[in-house]
Amino acid sequence: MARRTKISLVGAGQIGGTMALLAAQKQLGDVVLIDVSEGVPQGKALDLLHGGPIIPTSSALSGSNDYADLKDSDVVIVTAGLPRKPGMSRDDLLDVNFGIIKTVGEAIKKNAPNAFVLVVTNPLDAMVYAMQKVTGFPTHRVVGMAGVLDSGRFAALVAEAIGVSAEDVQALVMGGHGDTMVPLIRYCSVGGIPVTHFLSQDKLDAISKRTANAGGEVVALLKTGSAFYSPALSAIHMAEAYLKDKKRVITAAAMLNGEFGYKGVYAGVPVILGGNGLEKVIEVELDAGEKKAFDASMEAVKSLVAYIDKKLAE
Ligand code: TXD
Repeated sequence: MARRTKISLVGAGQIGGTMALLAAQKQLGDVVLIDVSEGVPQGKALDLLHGGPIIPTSSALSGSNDYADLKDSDVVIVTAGLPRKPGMSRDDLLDVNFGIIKTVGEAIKKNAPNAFVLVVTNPLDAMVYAMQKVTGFPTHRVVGMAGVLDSGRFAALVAEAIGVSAEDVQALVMGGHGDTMVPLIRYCSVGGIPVTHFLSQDKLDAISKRTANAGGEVVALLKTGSAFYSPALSAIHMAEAYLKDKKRVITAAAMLNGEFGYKGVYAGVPVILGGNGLEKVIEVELDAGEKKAFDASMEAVKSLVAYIDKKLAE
């Protein structure tokens, strides 16, 4: 008897609600929205259930305020936490969101010990590291969502600048999910053609800068929260790669074990994502400038990780 897939979304806010719709539209499995806010997961699940016949979908949708409803989840996507407000950095969320991730991680460990866990909560590199330490799950089953979003943002800005379809631009943004992220221009292709055929170095440098600040640009416009459509699309893209064993080549926050000269920290790197979770880190060749930028980004990540280690030891 085939078993239905279960996807739990811990955090039923802007991103969580959007992911629930996307998962139902793609029929990735049954969706459980879990949140501490009473009524919100239940209300969003009921609203989506009403849309079921119209999508159409066979996904069952439910909402809960009880972590026990994580039971036997195949995938858990965590957005629980506070988003940024204008003027806040991702690091400003560190303390409060660490506390939330610790609580959620303990609940996942207890109720869904075999789940593939995707962390979205910021500051991402620190939160996915904390999640892996709190759950104690093998590192291939605890992955952070940021690189798909950052690479997508870079590719979207390149497509707009050239005037071509966003479908035909592929990009690779490595490093921490912060201001020091590293868009690798050399690896950006437009329909298989190097992006430098279309855009000058100055234009590409400007796009790199705008990519690193893209989250802040949306926060400043929205004023009441951060980006949620493209983050939700990115997380569901990763969940689908896992659930369908698609072996997608994407950028994700992965625990490094010597790759690029780092061990024991999470960072955004090219990976193969399939049915066994994070199946491989692809150690692409970096030139001197790229390595310098990556190392600078890793300095920022390492300082966040050191903070988490201190908190975990308390
Ligand atoms: O690329 C990326 N990784 C980033 C991540 C892209 C965009 C947003 N990024 C971060 O995701 C953002 O800075 C936040 O830390 C998370 C979630 O963003 P979202 O926009 O969805 O925030 P909301 O709408 O405030 O939703 C968060 C929900 C909210 O409903 C809270 O009640 C809930 O999290 N919450 C909890 N749920 C379960 N358990 C606990 N403990 C809990 N605490 C808060």
